[in-house]
Amino acid sequence: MKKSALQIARAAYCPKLPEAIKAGVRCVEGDATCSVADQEEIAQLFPHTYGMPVLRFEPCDEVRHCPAINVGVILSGGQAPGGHNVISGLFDGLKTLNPDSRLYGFLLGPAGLINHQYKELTADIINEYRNTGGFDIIGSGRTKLETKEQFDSGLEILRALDIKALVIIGGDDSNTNACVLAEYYKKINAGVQVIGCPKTIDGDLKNEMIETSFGFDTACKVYGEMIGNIQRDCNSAQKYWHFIKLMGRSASHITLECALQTQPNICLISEEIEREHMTLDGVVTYIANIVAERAAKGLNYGVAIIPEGVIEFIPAMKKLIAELNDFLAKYAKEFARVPRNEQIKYIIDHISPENAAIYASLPERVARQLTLDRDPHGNVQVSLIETEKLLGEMVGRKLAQMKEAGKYNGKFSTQYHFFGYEGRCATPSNFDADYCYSLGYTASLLIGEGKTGYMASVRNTTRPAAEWIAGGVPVTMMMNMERRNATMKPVIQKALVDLEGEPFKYFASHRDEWARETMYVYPGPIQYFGPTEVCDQPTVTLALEQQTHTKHGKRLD
Ligand code: FBP
Repeated sequence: MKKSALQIARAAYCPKLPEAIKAGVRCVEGDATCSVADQEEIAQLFPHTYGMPVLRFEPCDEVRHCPAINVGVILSGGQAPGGHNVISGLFDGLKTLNPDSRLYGFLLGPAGLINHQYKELTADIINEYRNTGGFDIIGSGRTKLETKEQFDSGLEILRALDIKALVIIGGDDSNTNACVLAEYYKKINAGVQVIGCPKTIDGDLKNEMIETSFGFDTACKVYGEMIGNIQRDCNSAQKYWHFIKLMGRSASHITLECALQTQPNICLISEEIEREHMTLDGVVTYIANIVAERAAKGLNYGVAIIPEGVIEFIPAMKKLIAELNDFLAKYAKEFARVPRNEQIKYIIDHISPENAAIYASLPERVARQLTLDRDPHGNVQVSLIETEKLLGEMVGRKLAQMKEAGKYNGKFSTQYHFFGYEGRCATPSNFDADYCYSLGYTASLLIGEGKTGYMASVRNTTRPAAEWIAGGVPVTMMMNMERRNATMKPVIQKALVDLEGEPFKYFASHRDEWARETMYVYPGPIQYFGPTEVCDQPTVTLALEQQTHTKHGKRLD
């Protein structure tokens, strides 16, 4: 297959490993752990995997060799840059433990395990994918691995292939299910270990022990580059307001990181909108006032970045969406018979007056999206709602009113963008290439130690890779009880943007200045070769969280 010059050069890149796990290691156990909340319930639900200690690998003189072991690997959920390096790190680690060990990849996500679709990952295959983006080595999928029937079906193929350990690379839900599977296999003495790895560009699988999920770094750097390019265009032409929606599902980590990288004029953070109980009109007014303030200085242009889940965090919209979900689930047949040109009026006439008023105020296209685009569970798929257009159009209307009242005298022309898929399969940055390889290698060490119900953890990540700390965290330690589909379930606690955290506080203390002035920063494309301060920097979020970020964006070390 034809390869680009970068692909060829990048294939030779040797990901950096923590010094501590480069040769012989010993596994050091910390104290017993407990879950972040709901300790009693979680302990009861996970009698075999609850309370295990945090693990840390330290160097030791003796290089351990284990018996050969067959291992399976699954990529679960949305793509994230670096997945191939997790698999190559796992492969290399297993071969170091014993060259006769074998690795099998289950195809297209958890469905591959359930339906017995797999392929052996040999050195030739692994070498083709080192340091590349994407999940195409075995594919990924969103099938949820959660029922006993699925677990038992999986066990059949694991036994047939003599697989003794399974690595599940996924987000919070996939790792929750990995832990349920670990518990089940331990309970029935299946002899199969289950290890998780933290993946998602959304950045919402993180806590004290998991500093970041892989893929967040590269995806944000790709979006940062694109936003920077748009800002430069915007500043050159000086005639458009660009509204840019960014992926990230419910959490605003991606949007916040991109704001920290690029200093746009406006950046919405869903978690803050919810805390402040902002209305849709409040959000629109906030944006319109900034547009008007800039226009008063002759600046009829700007850039606004918006998290994709924002609509769900505006309390009134949340209520409207909830009522629409129930209403359309109940009256789906009747609604399907209503002629298209009467559908909006039909909804307005049948929902509560409070929600009807909000619904009626929405641009027609968005009102339709709220009623038509539903997922298999009957929920509105918020990522399909063109929030950037909704806000842009509503700001346009608000500015027209302000103009009539003599409070605004400018021009408002818009351009709309949605960045998501553009970044999910990018060639991993050095950070993600190294971090992912280290996670995969660490997973092999956890397997070698006979562990199950653990997530591979690599910490101290704002320091050079040689100083990173590798180990394992019991998945139950990250769990709490949450309502899912009307029942309380044990799940890994999702990390939304912490409004008391340094990244948000830094942003909040600078945003007014960024709004008034034009202080754009242009990050440029990810650099794979060159000086370490250009190529190896972690995200600003991570640097601020770990206090290695200074005013000038330089590390303190
Ligand atoms: P994961 O949480 O599975 O990693 O997926 C992240 C994500 O990219 C979200 O940001 C986005 O909302 C969603 O996947 C899109 O899903 P799909 O790939 O099914 O369109």
